[in-house]
Amino acid sequence: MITFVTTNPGKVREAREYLSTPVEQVAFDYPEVQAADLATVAARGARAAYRHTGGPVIVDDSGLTIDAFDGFPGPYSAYVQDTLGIERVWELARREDDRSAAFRGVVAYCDGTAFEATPEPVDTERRGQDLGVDERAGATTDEQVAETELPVRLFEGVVPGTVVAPRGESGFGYDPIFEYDGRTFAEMDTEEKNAISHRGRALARFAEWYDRERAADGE
Ligand code: ITT
Repeated sequence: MITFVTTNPGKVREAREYLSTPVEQVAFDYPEVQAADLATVAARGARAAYRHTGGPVIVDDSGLTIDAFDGFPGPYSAYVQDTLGIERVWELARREDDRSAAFRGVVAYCDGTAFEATPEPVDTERRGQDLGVDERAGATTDEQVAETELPVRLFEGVVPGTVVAPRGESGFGYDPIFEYDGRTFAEMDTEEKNAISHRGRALARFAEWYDRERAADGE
């Protein structure tokens, strides 16, 4: 059993469809650091989520990057969705000649144990390396050091596409305005979206690693 710590039921639906391990949702809104990269946000989120639940957790930090806007909204995607809304993101993007975009996501896993990270070129493995110097310096007791250095394993996924006028009813978030190969993500069912999406790709890498770790542990 893995706990997916997220307030977003859409993410959980996709993970349940993808993973063979049972997935439980805990809607804990862990504090998201304001950072320019998803990996840092996800790694810190996984540590906070593990401290909250005390068991194996995954978190997912994801976003839409629009090329004409130099990657914006990226890590600010949730904020932009809540404030502007996806219709207005489309209204802004339609003024641009280049409407290419990508969904990017990082799934971060933490279970409190010092699992051996498997070096793989597809994964960004940064055990402890995403700590700011000040965070290390601020950790004064052994316990605090251990907390801030909880190993986290990161799995990335990216899918290129195009921003279009909203179409489709499925999915969530920016799905209606993100087109891949002639259809928006909101015009696909969960299985079709998982087969190509950033989250599906990250979950595939996670599942492969997780199953291998379990097999090595004899579980
Ligand atoms: P949690 O942080 O609680 O997991 P959240 O929805 O706030 O939930 P993020 O902080 O990662 O998640 O923000 C991601 C934003 O990008 C949010 O606006 C999502 O709707 C959007 N997003 C992420 N993956 C998406 C997908 O597969 N399809 C459409 N929109 C997506």
